Amino acid sequence: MEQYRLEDIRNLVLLSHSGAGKTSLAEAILFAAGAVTRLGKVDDGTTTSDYDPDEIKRQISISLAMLPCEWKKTKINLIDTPGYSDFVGEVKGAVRVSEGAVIVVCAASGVEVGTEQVWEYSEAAKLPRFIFINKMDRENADFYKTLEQIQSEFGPKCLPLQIPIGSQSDFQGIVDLLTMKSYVGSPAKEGDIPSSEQARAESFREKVVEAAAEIDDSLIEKYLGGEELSMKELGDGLRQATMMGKIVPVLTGSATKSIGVTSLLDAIYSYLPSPEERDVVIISDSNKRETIKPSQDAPLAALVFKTSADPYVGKLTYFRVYTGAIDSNSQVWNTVQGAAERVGQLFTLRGKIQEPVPKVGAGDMGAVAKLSLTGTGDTLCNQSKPMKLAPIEFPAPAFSGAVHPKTKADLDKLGAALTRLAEEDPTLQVRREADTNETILSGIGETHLAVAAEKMLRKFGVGVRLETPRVPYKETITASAKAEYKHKKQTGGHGQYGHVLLELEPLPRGSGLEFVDKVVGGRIPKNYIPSVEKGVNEAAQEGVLARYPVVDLRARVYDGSFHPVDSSDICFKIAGAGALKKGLSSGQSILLEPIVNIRVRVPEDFTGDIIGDLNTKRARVLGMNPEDGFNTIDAQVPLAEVMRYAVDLKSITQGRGSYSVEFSHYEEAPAHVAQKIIAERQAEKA
Ligand SMILES: Nc1nc2c(ncn2[C@@H]2O[C@H](COP(=O)(O)OP(=O)(O)O)[C@@H](O)[C@H]2O)c(=O)[nH]1
Ligand SMILES: [Mg+2]
Repeated sequence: MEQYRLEDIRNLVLLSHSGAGKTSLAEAILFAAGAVTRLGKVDDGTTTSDYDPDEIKRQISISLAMLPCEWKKTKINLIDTPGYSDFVGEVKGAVRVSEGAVIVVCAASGVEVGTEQVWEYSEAAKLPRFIFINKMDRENADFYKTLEQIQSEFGPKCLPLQIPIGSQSDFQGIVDLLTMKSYVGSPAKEGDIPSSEQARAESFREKVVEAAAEIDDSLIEKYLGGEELSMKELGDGLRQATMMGKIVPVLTGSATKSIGVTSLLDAIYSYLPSPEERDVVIISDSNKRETIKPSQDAPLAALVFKTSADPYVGKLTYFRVYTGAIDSNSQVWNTVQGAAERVGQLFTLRGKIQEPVPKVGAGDMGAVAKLSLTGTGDTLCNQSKPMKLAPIEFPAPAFSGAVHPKTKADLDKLGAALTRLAEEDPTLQVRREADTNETILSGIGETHLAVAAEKMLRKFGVGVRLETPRVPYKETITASAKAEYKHKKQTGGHGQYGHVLLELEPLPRGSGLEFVDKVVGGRIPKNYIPSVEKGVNEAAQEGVLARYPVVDLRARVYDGSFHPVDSSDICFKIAGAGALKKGLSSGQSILLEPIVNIRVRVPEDFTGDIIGDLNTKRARVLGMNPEDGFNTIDAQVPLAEVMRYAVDLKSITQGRGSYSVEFSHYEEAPAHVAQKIIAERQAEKA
């Protein structure tokens, strides 16, 4: 494939609520542009974009897919994204490397939760965008009702450049409000506007002309003077207004009937920006955000926006070049890792199809296999001119599951598989919870983790069960106590003897377990003290209330005795452990529960419901911060109450909220809570 000039590239992300038709639209675009010879269908599992077996099975997109095509000598790098909110990580990566967006809205369902969400992402990224009202052929499709809803949600700047001809089973094509021609059927036949649509077309055209003229003083003068704007003036005004976000053009059609698709391609070509028109954000040496101009004749700067793990081809790294070019079989410098990386054969990807290329230039995107140390978000550049591109901001994983391997063989492969998965998906995290001895996988939501588990089986042959993680409760004492334990046994010849006196004293929260040796006069010989400490530490792993680890106390060994022949390390370990257990029993043990800081972000209307729900969860609300129609609520809440908060939040807000949690501290569990936990642990043991 040839190298394209910056102005001859469009990097474009497709966004929507799940099921609005992005993947179908992408397929129709590829077909219209001649990049595929056969129109695939989501329902048959034959689209270029959803090639992954998990995607075919669920009939939803899970990963972003690169879908390049060429239209009017311009390379369009289309990126299809998953609409399902659990896979927001993929969406963030795709938005970061695009200059424009097409937000797909279903003509029957209208604006949905996911539509609002992707609108917000593209606002935050200041992406010039279109809205494509899709599924005009469907029952209940209603262009004007959907348009009204779009304008009331996102503002009157959402202006149609087209109106439909017919609707639902009678949907035939579109009227283009700039050319004032009709485009009917597939492939589209140009013709006159049907007389029934003439008046409506004229009135909608007027709004577009006015908005396009407003962008430029000379144009508005001409317009207000009653002069007709030329097609070129109109196009330029519209392009500029779209670029500045003053207009969001609304287009329409049907992806599965391939209607309106070539008009959409023309509009992408005409009105959405090329890489040349967007500054590149870099992080300076002093850690500030700065901008530079995109350029082909400059040292290399490329951003890695996705990494996929495949057991057969290995790691595949997707990158976007901002300046300079990257060559096959070369060496690059990874600024984030601070190391050189060998680059083998470069590819462009279309779905799963890899096409080798010698070089990927500025503005364009590509992929490379088997990089050794590069991860998502890293910058690749020349060692002589190191640069750091602004990273991708991924949401922090907040929903956790405990991963239990199904068999011994699964256990052996578990660690490696989890590492590969987390490498592939920056919104997944793996850690070992020492307190509960569980492997914890955290992600965005339930489906996200379920898909991760399926991937583990399919890609790495590791079978796992996901369960709600155990809460790492702890125990401590509230009163000082003294305890004595003598381990003495006479078994035939050689006996056993160890004797320890301990004093236990409660310490403030967060102090952990302290061991102090106060033995004087060699009542316990120095060489046995470490064994006493070992015994105390081991016994502290299981408290006397509910077998949770004991913390926040000082154990002082102050006396004891020994036997010159029968004493040994093991005997003093047993004595130390025994003394601790006795001391705990008389030290008025209590149960401690972990408290987390939770930050919930929801549209303002949900504030009352969120607070109400948090109150039932024993939370302390610390503060609220309303801004731009959203409210950020900070609270402290017992971890046990928010183990499945992703699910609760989704049902309260229909998916409009997000949250994060971080560990704060331990607190005494209220009596009724403690009783329940203790009873559960007893039942478990029985
Ligand atoms: N009638 C009709 N159905 C469509 C159209 N576009 C997509 N669909 C169907 O809507 C469903 C979801 O489409 P898909 O492309 O997977 O949506 P995505 O989740 O946004 O990628 C599939 O069953 C498609 O066949 C359309 O223009 N008309
Ligand atoms: Mg899809």
